[in-house]
Amino acid sequence: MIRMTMAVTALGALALVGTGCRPGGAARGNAAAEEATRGHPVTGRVVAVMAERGTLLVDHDEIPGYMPRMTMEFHVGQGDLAIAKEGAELRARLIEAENGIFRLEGIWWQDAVADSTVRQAAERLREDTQLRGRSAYREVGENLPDFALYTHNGEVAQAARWRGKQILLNFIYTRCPIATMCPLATSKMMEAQEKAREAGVPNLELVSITLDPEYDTPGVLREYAEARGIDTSNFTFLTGPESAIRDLLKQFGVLSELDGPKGSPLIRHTLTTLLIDETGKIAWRADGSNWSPAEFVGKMKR
Ligand SMILES: [Cu+2]
Repeated sequence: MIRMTMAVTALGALALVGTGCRPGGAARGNAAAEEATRGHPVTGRVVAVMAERGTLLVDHDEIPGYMPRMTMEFHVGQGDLAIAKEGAELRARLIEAENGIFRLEGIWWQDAVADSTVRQAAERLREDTQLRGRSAYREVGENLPDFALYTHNGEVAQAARWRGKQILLNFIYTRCPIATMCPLATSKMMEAQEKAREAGVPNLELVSITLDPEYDTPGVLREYAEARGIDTSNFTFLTGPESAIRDLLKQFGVLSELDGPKGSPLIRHTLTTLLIDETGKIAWRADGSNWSPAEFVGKMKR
């Protein structure tokens, strides 16, 4: 019931965003829908990271009908610039230059071992969700599902990495335009992080999984964390295959419109915050945006 209310609230707010402040709503909607898919798909390797120029020198493969293989300088986001390493392989979208330097967006770092770990975990999670069927939803007292996703540093993180830790976990997306939804959820996570530290909770890890894996690449998540001054020493943002996100949402009982228009920056969703204990069991959950960081910290072991 609470979750339904949240969905309706989000829907109302979205309608407002859609019809409110700017003219040409339909055209803007199309532009927004194209934003996550525009440009030319491209693969390549980083030749050099030119941090002071905010660019990467990339040896990119041929883009049939558009550009032969060549080494080019590309603007990238701050997060990708921070993650990029010489020799790293990537796939991205190449955006035409407006100022002489082209741009890479939607960068996914390619690594055969990491990618196969994530893919296999997503397949197991898919099977697990199907096997559980109608009881896919995990109640308080049940275990955290197994998963492997990419962190905001572009590394693989498996659920087992946090064994022996208490985890405060939620789902957000970086483009969420509703102040009382994801932006507030992230502030509360930061507040819980600080309060837990003050209270002497020794082993807390905070985890935010994206609701928007199409747009929220590791680099976008890293930029989100840095822009908010988030202490990422025990706060990790995760992204990965859409199927894995979808299965996690189902198992954690979060409603989200992943099936909405492709590339749309607006996702209708509910909010859920979970506390996982050091044995991997769901110890507590709060649905909606009215959860209290202090209450969660009160439930943590110290
Ligand atoms: Cu949101």
